[in-house]
Amino acid sequence: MAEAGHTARVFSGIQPSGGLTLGNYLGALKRFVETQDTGGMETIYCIVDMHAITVWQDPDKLTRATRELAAGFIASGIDPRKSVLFNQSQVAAHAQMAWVFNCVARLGWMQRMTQFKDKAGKNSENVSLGLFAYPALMAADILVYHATHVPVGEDQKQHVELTRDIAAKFNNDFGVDFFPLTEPVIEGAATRVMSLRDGTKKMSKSDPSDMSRINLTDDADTIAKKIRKAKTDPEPLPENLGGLEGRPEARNLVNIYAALAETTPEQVIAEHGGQQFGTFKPSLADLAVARLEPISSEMSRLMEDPAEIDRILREGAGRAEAIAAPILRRTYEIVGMVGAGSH
Ligand code: AQP
Repeated sequence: MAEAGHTARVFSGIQPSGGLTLGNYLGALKRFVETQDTGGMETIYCIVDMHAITVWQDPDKLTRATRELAAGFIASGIDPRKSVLFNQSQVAAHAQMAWVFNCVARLGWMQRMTQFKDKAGKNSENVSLGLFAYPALMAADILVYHATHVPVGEDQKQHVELTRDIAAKFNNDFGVDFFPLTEPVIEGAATRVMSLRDGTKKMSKSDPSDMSRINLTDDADTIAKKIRKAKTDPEPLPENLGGLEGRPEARNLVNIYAALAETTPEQVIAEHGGQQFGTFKPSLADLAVARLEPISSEMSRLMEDPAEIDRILREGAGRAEAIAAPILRRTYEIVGMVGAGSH
């Protein structure tokens, strides 16, 4: 069948639900750039504004955060000529495919999603229907491009697995081999960057404490202060990796160092094992500033010309639309919708 044998294609997205954090950078953006430059695959990167509105977003802030995220992508090394870069709401096929997947996904599957449980907390009667349906929209984002690989942080693994379940159920229900079973790509030393205030909690842009995260827009002094004040235990760094067991804050700082230095946690321990945090933290701060400062100043420069950012996103949306349209049309045809195809 012509539908089998999918060519390798990468899709991933980030929500414009606030400023970018070091977690987004190391877990996602930095790896998006590596995939673009070395993967030999078509790369599609999306600012998922429709996901962002599953929780309340002030409209002016959403507009700004979308442009700032686009600037963050470009400043980190995403080249809009090499990768397709756009914001989700400009390509209607995402929402159209999501409706089909809302009708494929089972309520029980969605109820098992840990991110929904975490975000809804005790308030689950009062959150938006969109927050519950979020993973079906994410499956649509991926599958409307027949993406085969999705680079993500550890926290998104369950959603990519759900995407595979939706693809498999669709293929099975309709007796086709149409949607690929997408692979999550979770690699590197920092697949889960933790909060600087609590080594058991993910670093997140929506954490109420700004001291818990490093923002890509933080200046050098702020980065150094946040690392200096990061929670740690009183012991020095261990002499081997096993010594990080049960020390989540120490492990987090070692992982961050390794990811920023493009080395391994083993290597960081080989070089810094036995050091007190009073010595290690300033080295980490210098490294973080050296890596992040060029990105943050390029972001500020790009933000001076929002019209150019909008033009880049519009052009990217046109290219995305051209890939998605035939896949959506064929999906409608498989489902039996009149007007979609030849019957
Ligand atoms: N702490 C993290 N460590 C590693 N990767 C991370 N990612 C997010 N936080 C970390 C990865 O960044 C990509 C985009 O995430 P997102 O913004 O779409 O949603 P999120 O995972 O919900 O990120 P936040 O920062 O926690 O946002 P809020 O606070 O709005 O919910 C994904 O690939 C994610 O894995």
